[in-house]
Amino acid sequence: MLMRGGTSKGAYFLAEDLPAEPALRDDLLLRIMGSPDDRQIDGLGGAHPLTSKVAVISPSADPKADVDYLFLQVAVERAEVSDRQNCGNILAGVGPFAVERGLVPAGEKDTSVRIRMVNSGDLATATFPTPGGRVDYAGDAEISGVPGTAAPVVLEFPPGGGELLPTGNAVDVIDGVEVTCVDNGMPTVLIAATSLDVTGYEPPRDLEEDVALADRLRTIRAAAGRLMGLGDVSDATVPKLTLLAPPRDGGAVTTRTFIPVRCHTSIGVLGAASVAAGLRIEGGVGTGIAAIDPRSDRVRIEHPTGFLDIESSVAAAPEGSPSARRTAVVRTARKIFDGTVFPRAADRPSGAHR
Ligand code: NQM
Repeated sequence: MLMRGGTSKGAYFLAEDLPAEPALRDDLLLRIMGSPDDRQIDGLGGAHPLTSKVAVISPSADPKADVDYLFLQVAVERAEVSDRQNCGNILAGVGPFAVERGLVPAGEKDTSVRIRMVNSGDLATATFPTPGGRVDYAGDAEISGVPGTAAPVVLEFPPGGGELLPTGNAVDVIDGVEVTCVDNGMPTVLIAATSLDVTGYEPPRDLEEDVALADRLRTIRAAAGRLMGLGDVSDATVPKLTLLAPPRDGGAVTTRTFIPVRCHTSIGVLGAASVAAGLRIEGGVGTGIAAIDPRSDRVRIEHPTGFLDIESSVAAAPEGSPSARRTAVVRTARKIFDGTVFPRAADRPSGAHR
């Protein structure tokens, strides 16, 4: 099933329909999505990391979950499939898909699906309308980066098990630049845009074309990855890098997020959860940039195509190491196509028909 999940698009599969062996599965997914090719002309992929995604769903053996969701990022220009990150946008389609495929019975009005995110081991609950026992994709919820309106999918994340501050510090200095490394579902490095000589309000394309900026970001990401315990991240899609600037449209902060080379046209859901939690870290790089209301859990994160509202609260532990409490967000999702996909055949020796 091809679905839009939030501001991403991907192919959703039942695990039983794919090879169990990861190498065989990944080879098949590359041929389904049309990678490696910068246009993904021969497959389902949309020639951007945000539209080259896969969700693999199966019933869960975990009593706390109904289904397991494995997220796979299919690279566009390289023959690579990665399970090293989660995706909160594609997550928005997982509950509806589980109901469509009969893995979870639909309620008469709404359905809540408890999802184990296999990539991180974290849990999420998705609640969406199912009037008369069928998923209804139409509704009045609007999310920036998607035209029109659709039914709301409410995603709630209980506190995760990992460290909110993976380096143990509110601020680290890398390559002479102050950063806050935070992980509230997505390893993310927060950086003041001005410390990299940009404003943070540039269009994503201008930032992607800035060669000097790309060099600095690569250096910072490599060092941050090691500090965050992620090892060598040169071929990984995490950590993400988010440039921060003061809000311009009544939100808490303006962001430009690198995922990690292309600049996001909006912001990832778990990326936003990490930014929102990171802005609440006392002494973090967001202090003095972000306008955070300490009386409200809601943080409005401005991004290149609008804003994302996220409910996020952070508790200061007695020993001073902060931890995330509740995180919740509204997304929408839509079934685009359900049918049979024909993967590109494996290559044969070329030449005879040139
Ligand atoms: O952060 C893009 C997206 C994402 C990931 C990325 C996401 C998330 O917008 O939860 O959703 O950061 O690679 O789909």
